[in-house]
Amino acid sequence: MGAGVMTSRAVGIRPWQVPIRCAILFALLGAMLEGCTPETPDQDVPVVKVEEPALPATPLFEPDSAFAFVAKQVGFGPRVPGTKAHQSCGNWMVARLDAAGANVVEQTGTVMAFSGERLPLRNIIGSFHPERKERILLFAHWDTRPFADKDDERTNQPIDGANDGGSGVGILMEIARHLSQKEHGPGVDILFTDVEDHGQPTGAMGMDENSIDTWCLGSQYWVKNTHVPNYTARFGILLDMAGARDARFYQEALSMQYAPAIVRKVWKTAASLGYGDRFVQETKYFVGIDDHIPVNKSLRIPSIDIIEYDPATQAFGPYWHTHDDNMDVIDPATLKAVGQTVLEVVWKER
Ligand code: AHN
Ligand code: ZN
Repeated sequence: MGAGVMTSRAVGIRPWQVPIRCAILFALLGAMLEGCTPETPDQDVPVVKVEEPALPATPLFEPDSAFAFVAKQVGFGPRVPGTKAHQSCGNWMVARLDAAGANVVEQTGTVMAFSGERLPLRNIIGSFHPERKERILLFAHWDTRPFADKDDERTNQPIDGANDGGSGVGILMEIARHLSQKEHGPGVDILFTDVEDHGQPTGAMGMDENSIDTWCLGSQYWVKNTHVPNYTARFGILLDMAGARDARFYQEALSMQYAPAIVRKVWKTAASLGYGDRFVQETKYFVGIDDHIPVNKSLRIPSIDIIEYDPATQAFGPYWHTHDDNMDVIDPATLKAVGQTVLEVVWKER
């Protein structure tokens, strides 16, 4: 509209004509009137006040659908990179995104685990309105931990990863089901990162400088090789362990460090929807590393992590990296609180 005002002045129209010109231009272009109203409007001419058009209503996030998407993944078996279950689940995810109307890109590669083992990597990206320049990034890891290092039994066997792996994918798959109906605002990219959970086990919760890089191999790979060149987004939201019964989401300290405005936006939205009891407005430092860190550091996309904090453990839920991370811990009510909040945040962007 700045250009419109400049044109008006160039042809020498009187100041009182400016609002009318602007209104006509607004109607023609469907653009915002911002900056066009003169500082001192003429008393005789009514000031044209154009409201921003109302946004379409946010769709209802279906918790049972999200729950079924989590169960579907668990049904394949542990999604450990290099296994048949992992491959089958990945194929299903590609098909689901495609059915939701996304433009699907798969990114494959090989990464080295802390053990020296070579692992096949498969990041899966579903894009809605890929032609739009303005974008929102929603992401979650889809691989599951190859062992149960926090369990006292069957420590060397892979876990179901219903919450740690399954929940983020389940929520984003349900969100994806609605995204083709979103005609307004930024395009959305759903990124399913692989090989997040193959990190080096530690005795304690803490992690030293060397072991931190052994986590999040899929997101580390993606930030160096984005699915489109020079990829960027307005902001990013990572979901990790977002579906356990009675889960509470505190403001994760690294998210607060890199993207405080996005944390506030999301927690405020949750409160407005009646989920203020789950989205606690208190910062907790409990995540050593997660997929939002490479995205913040390398791509400088302000990105946050919605991840469970359990005051009892002062970290994640007691099921974490044990065989208890199965469908029994998943609650549709938690999936709904997180899913509806993220859907609302996405729908409110213009
Ligand atoms: C910690 O930050 C202690 N762990 C890495 C993040 C993670 C593992 N998320 C899921 N599993
Ligand atoms: Zn994990």
